[in-house]
Amino acid sequence: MAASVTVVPKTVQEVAAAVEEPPSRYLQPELDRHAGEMPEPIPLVDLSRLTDADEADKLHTALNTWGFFLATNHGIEDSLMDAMMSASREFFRQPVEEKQKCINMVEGRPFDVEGYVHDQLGTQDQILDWNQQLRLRVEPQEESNFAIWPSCPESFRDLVLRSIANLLELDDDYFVDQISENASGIARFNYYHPCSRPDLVLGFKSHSDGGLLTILFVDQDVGGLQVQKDGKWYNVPAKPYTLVINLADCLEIMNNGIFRSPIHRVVTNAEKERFSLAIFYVVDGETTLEPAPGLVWMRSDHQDIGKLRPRILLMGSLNISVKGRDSLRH
Ligand SMILES: O=C(O)CCC(=O)C(=O)O
Repeated sequence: MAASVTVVPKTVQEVAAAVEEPPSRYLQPELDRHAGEMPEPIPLVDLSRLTDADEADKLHTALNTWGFFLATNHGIEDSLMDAMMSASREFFRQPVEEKQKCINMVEGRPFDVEGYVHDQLGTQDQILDWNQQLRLRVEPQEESNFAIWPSCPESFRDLVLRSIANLLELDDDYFVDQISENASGIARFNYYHPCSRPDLVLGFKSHSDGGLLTILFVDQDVGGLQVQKDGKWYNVPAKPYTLVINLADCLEIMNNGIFRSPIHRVVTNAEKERFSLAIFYVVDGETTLEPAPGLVWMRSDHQDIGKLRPRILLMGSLNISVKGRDSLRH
């Protein structure tokens, strides 16, 4: 008699349809999903007035305290934000077979940064996240396969980098000049299926982002994003049509850790699906980044946090298979 073959479901969508309880590969040992409310609201920064002292102060406070801020007046029309989220809904609600047509893997291995991603297999014992992703390269525009990606506001990254340089008393263009032409932007549409065991399973395990800056459109109806500070988790509030912008690891190295790249995670929800869109501005993986010289002295401990291998950080940020930025430093 032929041995019976067990078909292992691959996507979260298939797993959720096939079994009531998530399989062990999704279970986080000793997960404490509890998070407190923030002691004070995260500053809401008006991006159209970043050169004004009061907005710059708010940016400073936000980066100092949390490593991220909420941005308003960012120049992206509400209708465009709605359209991007509804395109995402449409994509993820398709049958798995349709989405598989854009899969970025051959024989279980990713072959491209772009595509539909439902599995983050790194090592055999890696705990999986309860999400599916669609990644698209959006910058440089000539390499983007996404014809309708909004070109406005085109200098988002540079506007924020210049303001941060300013706060650190560096030349306005210091960070912008450090980034080679091979820097790029990757959009990641995230989809979190409802999960029957939110007490045991994470939508995105705790991580920091590997690039320079991340711009996040979070779901306005379903919370779940949490940020860590001094070992405690806090819920990040969602404000309609407001962006969450966070510093990422490469910029943390370049600013010598004065502003940190925040550790964050996403918890799952038993009843509701959740959508988000993250745009990662990343540097060329082959450059070596190091702290701006003046910033070694700006830290009270005069510590130099060292050089960075962005290639490793960027792989980590896309595959979420690394323990965190501290393990990657020289
Ligand atoms: O879904 C979210 O709110 C956050 C997603 C995230 O952290 C990421 O894509 O790196």
